[in-house]
Amino acid sequence: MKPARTILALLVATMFAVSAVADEWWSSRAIVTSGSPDGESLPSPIVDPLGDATGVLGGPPPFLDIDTIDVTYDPLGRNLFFSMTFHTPIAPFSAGRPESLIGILEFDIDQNSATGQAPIQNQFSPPFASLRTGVDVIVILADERQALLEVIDLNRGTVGEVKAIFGPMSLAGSLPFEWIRNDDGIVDFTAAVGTLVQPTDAMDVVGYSVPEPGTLFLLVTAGLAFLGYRSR
Ligand SMILES: [Ca+2]
Ligand SMILES: [Ca+2]
Repeated sequence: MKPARTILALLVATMFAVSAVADEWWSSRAIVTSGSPDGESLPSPIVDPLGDATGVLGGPPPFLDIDTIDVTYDPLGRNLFFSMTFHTPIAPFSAGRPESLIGILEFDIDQNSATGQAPIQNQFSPPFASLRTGVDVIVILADERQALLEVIDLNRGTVGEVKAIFGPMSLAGSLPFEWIRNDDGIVDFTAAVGTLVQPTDAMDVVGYSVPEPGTLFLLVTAGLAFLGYRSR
């Protein structure tokens, strides 16, 4: 990992996990330990409420507010796609603006809460929901440069960089299955976002990826063609 990247990773980790302010905030509130047991998750896309964003550490706006998170997979091309939309403007972290995004998109690639780590958002629950899932691979939603988002396997370290596409209120990207331990693309996912000041919003539920429509069309077409061939 490059030094600057290490600093960024530490910055994110500090903001979300080990800041003294967060510890103080955390210890002052009851810890919610209940969550969704394995198997209780919703298919992508996940729609998050409007207006549920908040300044978790008491800092000022902007409060980045998640609208939707969509994770799909292409079993033929062996890619995992993600896209996020927001109710509020965002900017790349590298733009250095108040609405610059910092966050984490977390994947439980074996859909097993017994492997990996608890979601980052659980450290800020409440106000976020405490989710039961075992995170194995994360995408750091903060670009150090050129919209490149670091992908980290919690067992292996950095595995690659996603070239993200930023819009005024959205971002999207994709990563090869090789970066998620040659998984089948079926993953559980959660996300938490915020600014340099504080976390502001997170998913209320665990989502799971579904095949992307184009692939679904190809698979159905191929299936029908095969059935047509067999019926001759
Ligand atoms: Ca929201
Ligand atoms: Ca897991």
